[in-house]
Amino acid sequence: RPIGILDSGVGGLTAVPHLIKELPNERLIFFGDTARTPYGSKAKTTITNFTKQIVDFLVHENVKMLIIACNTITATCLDELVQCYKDLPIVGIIEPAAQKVAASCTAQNRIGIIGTKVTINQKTYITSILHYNPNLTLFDMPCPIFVPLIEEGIIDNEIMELSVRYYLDDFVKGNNLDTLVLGCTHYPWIRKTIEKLYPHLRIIDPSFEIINSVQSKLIKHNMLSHEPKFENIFYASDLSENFMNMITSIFGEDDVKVDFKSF
Ligand code: DGN
Repeated sequence: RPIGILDSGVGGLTAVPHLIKELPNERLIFFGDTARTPYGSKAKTTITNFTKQIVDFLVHENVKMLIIACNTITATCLDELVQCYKDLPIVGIIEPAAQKVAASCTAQNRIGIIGTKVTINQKTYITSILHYNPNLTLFDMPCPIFVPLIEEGIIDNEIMELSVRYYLDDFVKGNNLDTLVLGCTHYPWIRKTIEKLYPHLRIIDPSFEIINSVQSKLIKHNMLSHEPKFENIFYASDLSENFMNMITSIFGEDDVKVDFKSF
């Protein structure tokens, strides 16, 4: 059976190459809600309702496990999803990254967390990191314009560079940050721009950190797949030009199965 992985748009795609590399026998069914993105400034009930529609669809597709490759959804309704879908192991994206920060930083570090308005307002990263390591110094900052630009394919140019400067110049320099957590799965798409502008930062990308949690949950539930897998499927609620371009930028000319599902 496949693993379901979802995001409000093209963000969660950034986690897919790591999953394919580290868990090559697992088949993935990805869902990006490109028709209704961004979720990052929407109300909790809206985000929860949209997410449940997607999870119901993935359950119908017979997924054995769910990866919430979206910080906004994780921060808003992970607990409710776990309550609601009791038989489905669910991995949220925030906790594994929080553990990584807590274990790899010290009180000398100055750590920034960026994400959508909803993620930052929920304070899930701060609460979770301090739970594991109360001595750390943390700063956070919502960057709501990044996701709409990334969904438009505006990634590697001067508009994005200006937007990054707009949010991060004061945040990084003013707080003397040395570490930055990309608390939105869209942000790895602009990682190069961030690295170019602030080369001294150590960047933590939560989509790397979920792999271990996924693997241990599969082992715990005796669900690891040992046979060669069937093809992965990439669903979107709007097969936008940008979604297709991003699939191509990940997989090149490889044959990838893309499909449309609306609600
Ligand atoms: N990729 C999502 C996240 O990690 O929070 C957010 C995208 C959005 O809908 N704003």
